[in-house]
Amino acid sequence: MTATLNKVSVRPVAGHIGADISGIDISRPLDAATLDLVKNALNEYKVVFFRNQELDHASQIAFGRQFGELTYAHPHDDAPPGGFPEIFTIDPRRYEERYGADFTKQVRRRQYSYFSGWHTDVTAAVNPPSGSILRAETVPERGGDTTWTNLVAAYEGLSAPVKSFVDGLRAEHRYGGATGTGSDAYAKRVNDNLLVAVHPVVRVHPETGEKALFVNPGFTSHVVDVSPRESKAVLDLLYAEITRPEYTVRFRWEPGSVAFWDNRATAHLAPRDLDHLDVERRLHRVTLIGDVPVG
Ligand code: AKG
Repeated sequence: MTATLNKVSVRPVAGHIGADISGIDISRPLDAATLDLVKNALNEYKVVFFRNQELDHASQIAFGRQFGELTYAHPHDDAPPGGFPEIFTIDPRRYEERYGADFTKQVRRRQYSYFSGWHTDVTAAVNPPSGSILRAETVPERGGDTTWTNLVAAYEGLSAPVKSFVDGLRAEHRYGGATGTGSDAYAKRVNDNLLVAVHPVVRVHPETGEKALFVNPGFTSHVVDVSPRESKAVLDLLYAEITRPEYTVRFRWEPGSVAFWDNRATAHLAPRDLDHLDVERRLHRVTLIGDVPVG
């Protein structure tokens, strides 16, 4: 049976970003109207949330494929064993075996890697993902929320002179050169898969035509064709803008929660409040292949 439109509701949850979608069982194929509703909600609210879903790896992959082709797990991480190469599992504990206890501790402390602060997924790729779908399997009793910010609202909030200044800029995004990760094996993996790309600082969204500030502290190394001093000043300004609290939404996970974000119009922040607690938190992501960003 497919999910039908008449029971579905979309409820915005914050001033600039985020909506809850209820009344859909996303473990089943969506009919055309429901698929359009989810796509339109994503274009409007940039991240949408589903609750109480009963997904496994196969049905999460099938849900994702209705929106486009999926990437393999992650450029710097394999899928967990089990034959689902598209699944990227977020759980610091699973690094222990491969990279050692020190590395796991560092991941926990968010000192390094995918979890280290505000980022848009894998923007160091020539064609960064267009979207990501993250499902919670195990979450701690307290803490562990994720926050997203609206990069379109951040661009629109700039004054006209600053908009026209940043409109023509381009920035390099880089993923690699890992040192001090607590694991030589991990450093090698990252360096062997170095990703570097130059993208417009202001990206035009291919579906909405909106402009978004497409820079993030996770991957953007510098603004090109300007001095290092100028690059730092520009990025400091833009990072302060994209992380303004008014552009954000914070999501409390429960087992069965799913967040689906538009990676062309958002950045997100993994939780920072669990670093000192030995709690279990396990989520699974599938990631949609994206286009080359256009300014
Ligand atoms: C990502 O999937 O890119 C994340 O940053 C994970 C967010 C989280 O762990 O809440």
